Amino acid sequence: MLADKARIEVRAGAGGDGSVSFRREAHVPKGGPDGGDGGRGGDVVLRCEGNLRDLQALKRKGHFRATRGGHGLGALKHGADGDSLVIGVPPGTQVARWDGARFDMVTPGQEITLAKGGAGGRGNKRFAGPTRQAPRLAEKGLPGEEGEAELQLKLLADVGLVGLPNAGKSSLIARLTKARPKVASYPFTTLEPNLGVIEADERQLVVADIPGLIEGASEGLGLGHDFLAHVERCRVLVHVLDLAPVDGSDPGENYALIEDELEAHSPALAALPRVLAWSKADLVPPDPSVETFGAAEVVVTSAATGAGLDDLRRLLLRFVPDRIEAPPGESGVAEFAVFKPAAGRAFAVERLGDGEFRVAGPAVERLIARFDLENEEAQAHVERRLGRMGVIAALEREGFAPGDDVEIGGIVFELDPS
Ligand SMILES: Nc1nc2c(ncn2[C@@H]2O[C@H](COP(=O)(O)OP(=O)(O)OP(=O)(O)O)[C@@H](O)[C@H]2O)c(=O)[nH]1
Ligand SMILES: [Mg+2]
Repeated sequence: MLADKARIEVRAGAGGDGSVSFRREAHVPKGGPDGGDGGRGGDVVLRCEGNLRDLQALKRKGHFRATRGGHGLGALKHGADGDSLVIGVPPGTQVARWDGARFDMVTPGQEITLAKGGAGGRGNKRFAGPTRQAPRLAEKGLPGEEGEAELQLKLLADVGLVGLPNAGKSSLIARLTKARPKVASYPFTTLEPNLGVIEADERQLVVADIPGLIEGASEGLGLGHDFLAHVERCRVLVHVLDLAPVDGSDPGENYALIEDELEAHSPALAALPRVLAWSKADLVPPDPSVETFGAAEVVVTSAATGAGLDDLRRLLLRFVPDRIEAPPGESGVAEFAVFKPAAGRAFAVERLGDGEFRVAGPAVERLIARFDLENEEAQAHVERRLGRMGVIAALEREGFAPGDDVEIGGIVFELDPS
């Protein structure tokens, strides 16, 4: 079964902690700080791989973690960066990340960073200055980004064959290309999309044959619904219509039924150019005046005799003028992610009760995550930084007094700025 959807959980590596260390040398009683920095955590990266066909491997695995950065050491040894974890996805994969960002994986080799590794912490050497020659504090590494991403594969075909079950779609793709799908005299023979390639002087046209559609397909009836997404990116749809339906149904009604389902699935899909391919011409007496139902192009074909197939092939090559490099843009899907600029220094102060406050905001939370507040020197550093960021002034406006409890990023501590 073609796996065309997967949900994965990813976690980038945390940054390594900075080190608190002092030089020790024989005959040097008090060496200077020499704690190295922690390494960056590894990223989780998606890479578009031309040789992959579906999302099966991701469906099975589900969880992906990149390695963390190494901790810094004395003698100014920096921790090693974590290794990035690269996840291969087939061309045509659309990705929706936990934060709403969307990515379109189109070209083999294309890479996106799904989850960024955490920054490493700075070692104590970096905190040394004229007024602080022996800093006993270092930063902790930050956690890597993590969350869930939904992946959906939408085949990148140029031409999509649509029609009722048993209309002869698979028989057509078998004659037009080297694809060898199952063909049988009952509806719902095709259970998952088949791809075939029409080769013509240095050009290739990818054709998709999807399971037959029935009334209500756009609402999930039958098999076709899930697969309509696969033809959304085609340049042209071939509506395959049986000239001689065995159930005696009316071709005009059959045509309208499929067109209504395409429209109900998505107006963009319905707006694609349409070729009407009448099928099974060998079963009816020749009639030069076939119905067109308003389709731009009409061909009468027979997969049994091969009639009309050269015309159809020529027509399709005309609709898809050049080798496809990237699918036409789709509204709502960014070709490349637009990363939001860092959320900045904004924070919000909330009074929880008597002598209890909470401060929330990305920059303050990062600051708290960076330091061990049990360490007095680190705590003094954090207090100075909070002062410079305007957090203490904002707390005071809410009635804060030195010594009150403050919660930031889930950590409660007594804030006693001097
Ligand atoms: N005589 C004749 N029979 C055909 C022709 N094309 C298809 N058929 C027959 O029609 C039946 C259905 O053909 P398929 O190609 O499996 O139809 P489909 O549209 O792929 O059907 P689903 O996969 O169920 O949606 C089979 O029995 C085919 O042999 C044709 O040109 N002439
Ligand atoms: Mg079929």
